[in-house]
Amino acid sequence: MADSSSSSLPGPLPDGIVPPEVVDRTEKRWVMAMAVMLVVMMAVIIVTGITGALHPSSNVEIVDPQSIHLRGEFVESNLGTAVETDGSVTVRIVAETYAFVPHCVTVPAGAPVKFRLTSADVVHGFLLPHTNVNTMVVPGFVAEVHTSFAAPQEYLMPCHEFCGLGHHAMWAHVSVVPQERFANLSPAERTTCARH
Ligand SMILES: [Cu+2]
Repeated sequence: MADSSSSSLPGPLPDGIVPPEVVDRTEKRWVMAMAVMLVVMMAVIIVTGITGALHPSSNVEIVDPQSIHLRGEFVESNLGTAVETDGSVTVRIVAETYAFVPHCVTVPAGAPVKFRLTSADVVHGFLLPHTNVNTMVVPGFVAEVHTSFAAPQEYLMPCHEFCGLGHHAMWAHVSVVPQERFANLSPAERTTCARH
């Protein structure tokens, strides 16, 4: 006991008690480490904010959630899969408690696909497992996600933001089919779950 008191870094005392000076020194180091982490995180937020790199998970585009069913690109007749002149595909979906409209869309494999979503009421989420598609769908904003699918596949699409009592039942499908099959589908068939 007497000979260890002169050491600069004594270990735990024989009864397991850590000397107070060691506790003080360790706590100060942790406080410094926390302070450095905070400064770094704040710097990242400030720099990305100033340079415009900090934004919601989609592009920032505003819509009026109270009139999306009356006018604009999210009227019912314009929802679903649309083929663009450059061969890419745009899918427009409205999320609302407790459904995605339309609840099934068909897209071609191997082509650029752009999902554009908005919410008619509360915050919902849009996720295609094992892809880069994962975004919040916030009322008042358009969420846009770009992707492409390498091979035909069926995706179950869960709402992953809790939106109310029926949230657990809020599912939809994205059906990825071969290019040739997609080309033979009518516009209506690309926007339903009808077997084709
Ligand atoms: Cu939900």
